[in-house]
Amino acid sequence: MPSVENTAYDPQQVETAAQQYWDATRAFEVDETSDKPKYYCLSMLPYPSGALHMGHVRNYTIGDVISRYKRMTGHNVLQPMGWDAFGLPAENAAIKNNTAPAKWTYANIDHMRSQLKSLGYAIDWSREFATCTPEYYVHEQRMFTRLMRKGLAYRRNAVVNWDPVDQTVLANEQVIDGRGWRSGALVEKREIPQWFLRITDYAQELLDGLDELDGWPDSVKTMQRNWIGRSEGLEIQFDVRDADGAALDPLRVFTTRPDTVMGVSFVSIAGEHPLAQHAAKNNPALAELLAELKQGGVSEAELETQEKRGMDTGLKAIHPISGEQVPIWVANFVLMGYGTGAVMAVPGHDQRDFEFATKYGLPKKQVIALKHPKNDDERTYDPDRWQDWYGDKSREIELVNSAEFDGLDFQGAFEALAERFERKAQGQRRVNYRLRDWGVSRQRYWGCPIPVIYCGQCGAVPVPEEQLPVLLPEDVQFTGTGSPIKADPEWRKCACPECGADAERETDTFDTFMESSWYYARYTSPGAREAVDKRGNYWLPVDQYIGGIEHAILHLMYFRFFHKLLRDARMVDSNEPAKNLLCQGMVIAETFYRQNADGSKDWFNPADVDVVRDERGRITGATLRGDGQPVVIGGTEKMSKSKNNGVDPQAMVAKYGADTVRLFSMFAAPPEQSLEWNEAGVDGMARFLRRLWAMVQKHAAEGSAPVLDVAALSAEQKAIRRKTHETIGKVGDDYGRRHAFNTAIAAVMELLNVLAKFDDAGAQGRAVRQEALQAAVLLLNPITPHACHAMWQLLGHGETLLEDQPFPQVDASALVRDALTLAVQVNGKLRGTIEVAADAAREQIEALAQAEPNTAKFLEGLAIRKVIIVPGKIVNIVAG
Ligand code: ANZ
Ligand code: ZN
Repeated sequence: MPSVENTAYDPQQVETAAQQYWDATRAFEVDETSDKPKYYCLSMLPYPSGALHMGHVRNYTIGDVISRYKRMTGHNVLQPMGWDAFGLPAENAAIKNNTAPAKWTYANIDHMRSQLKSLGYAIDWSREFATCTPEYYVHEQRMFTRLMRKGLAYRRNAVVNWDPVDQTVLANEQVIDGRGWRSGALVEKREIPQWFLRITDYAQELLDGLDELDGWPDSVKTMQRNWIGRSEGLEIQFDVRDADGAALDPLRVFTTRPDTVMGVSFVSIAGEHPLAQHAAKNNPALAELLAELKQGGVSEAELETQEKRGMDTGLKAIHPISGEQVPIWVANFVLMGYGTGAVMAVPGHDQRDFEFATKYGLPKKQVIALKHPKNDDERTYDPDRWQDWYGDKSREIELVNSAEFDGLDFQGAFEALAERFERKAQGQRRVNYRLRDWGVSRQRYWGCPIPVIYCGQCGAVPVPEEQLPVLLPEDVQFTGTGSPIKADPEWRKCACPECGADAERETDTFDTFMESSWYYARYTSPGAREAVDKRGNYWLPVDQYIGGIEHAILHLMYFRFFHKLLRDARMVDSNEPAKNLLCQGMVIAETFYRQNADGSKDWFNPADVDVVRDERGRITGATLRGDGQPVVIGGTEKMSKSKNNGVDPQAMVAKYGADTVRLFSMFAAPPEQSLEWNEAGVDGMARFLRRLWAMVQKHAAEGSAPVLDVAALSAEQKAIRRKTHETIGKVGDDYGRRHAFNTAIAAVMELLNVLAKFDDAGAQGRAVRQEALQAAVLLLNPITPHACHAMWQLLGHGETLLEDQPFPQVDASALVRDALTLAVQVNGKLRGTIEVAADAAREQIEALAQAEPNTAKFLEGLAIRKVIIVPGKIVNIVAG
């Protein structure tokens, strides 16, 4: 315990003492027996890359501030932590350092755990786990086998990147300019069987659920909506003839624009479409094109931007209304995986069809016009410009050149055509989603083994539950050419669980998004025999989830999907996993470099650079400390290895203490915005803490403060109390409602500035100061808990857990001002000020204002027409 005599603030000593106290008293271990309302505060779990970075510190400090604040306001708070421990970097590191991925991962976890502990987070460490342990992944394997039995997990062929030299499948990020990152070999596309989860069965629910999520940022909900990509349209059937006029199987197209059906001048199909394959059989040029199309990229972005290519198949489609024959073309922008893999082409009104038709000289036809054209220009159809007016959704349109549908608007045409096609069995209404089923197979070693056995007789059989987990061997030689479990025939060999014949295990592992999709639920139920037990319903849904915006789409989609799977397995009751979501901004820092002769750049860490700043704090010059020579100032960027502008949290904690690092990360920016790391700012925070400490110290040295007697206070003492309680009100609101931690800190700073000028050493003066300092310590506790733990003791209390002290409450009576100062204006011009009692009546205020000497002078000879009083501020006398 810090003694009153020891005046200097020593962060290391204070932080060790507080952390020891929290550990010894198991202060942050929680269970479900509390009578307080529960609050589950969850930060996204880190990947154990080797060391914490500032992004982690920011994320976990935000979570910690909210957790401690919630505990102080009477909640039973769960704040857990774990490790997202499978994944590719461990394999890369294993190759580089010649260690097993497991060993590297566990060592990193140990190191990063001690780093996290040095930051003093109020974590229930008894719930910690690493997702690479069998105790964790056994549940994932069990869930998967159950999904297989329900038909929600299935196997089909899908394309992967194949490195022919390393004989391995590459992740997308391992393909650089079309070549393998290690071998430099040209990457090939290969189709291999892979496992998928049927997330598309939940597409509508995942979309509708977003409406419930009031506590999620709109930007994230929009990204999720777009990713799900719901489209309402029609599926329309076209009869097909070959070049000799013989009928083939009809073709179906999906369109969201049936109103343009009379503008169809050809039909486009994907290269993989069965009709394309059929036509290629006796058309070598077409066969060659189809083979080439297979090589190309598969991402949607690539498809959007690539040059349009295609070829006439020679087949004809019969227009379902006009009966006209239109050609069927293969087109490289048609995706086999979306809709039906076939598109009715309307080059008069669709951008891609327009480009395609222009390139190949296919006809374009106008079938849509503006209902109320403003001028001749708008009356004349120009296929180059149709989108200018058609794209504007506020303009009414009508169908033209469309026979009996002429004059209908979009909705009218949609309904009329849907009705007609349905009646004639030529089509039906259809909803499509852009969302694809989730491919969960990875051909990597360091992941959770997919629990499937292949039998020559029985096919793919889920591993029986009593045989789980399928263990991943950890003690392996990892060379980078292929996965150790794929290379090990002993590991693969097993008996078929159904017929007992010799069989083989699946050697693929799960996408690591699997582990991070349900970890939040596991935290609630440590040791449970199933993934979650009934403790899950006590803690879930998560009250506050905090993490990076880079997870706005995939992780958060899978996380929501898994919650629905858990619900449908009757493991949890709620529909959504997290009520509130906060996406913290990036941590950025200045960059410095020198350009080499070959154009490459050497980047220097800000810690090794001396800077000169102007009076506005902007950097105007920079030199490398090593040689004193200038370096180029590269501007602020997200902290990254590539720009060498990362600031090591560990070094900052060692230099300033955890509280200062925490304080700066919360003070420098609101949580959603970018935070620029600069050491001058960190220094400022350290000074502030030292000042507060000294103030507390000095106050405590004067002996214990007498009891506050509110009735006996002077005006000045009352003013201090008012400031104290105004601050309490502001900070509570900033923490609880606005998550504006920066302004909360600023408010406490302001209180201390006022307090610094208050040197009343009398009994009530000291009592008022005691109240103010106690409030400041409790208000700052969520942010700088170690220093506050010590200062609370300096203020005369025993060592205790501040999280169990109630958060300071506003005393409304302290806010009342006895006397108010009002400005007095005559015809809007300031002429003087008056002091009035806070409860003064209107007549009294008017009389005082007119009597104010300077005001009286200006009123001379004038008649008073009206007096306007802005309560607490201004009296304006209108006279003339
Ligand atoms: C005719 C038409 C006319 C279309 C027009 C658009 C504009 P969303 O909203 O994304 O669902 N389409 C359908 N299946 C496709 C596939 N497999 N690959 C590429 N494009 C495909 O888009 C639906 C529209 O995208 C459909 O409506 C179809 O073109 C095209 F003025 O049909 B449309
Ligand atoms: Zn079998």
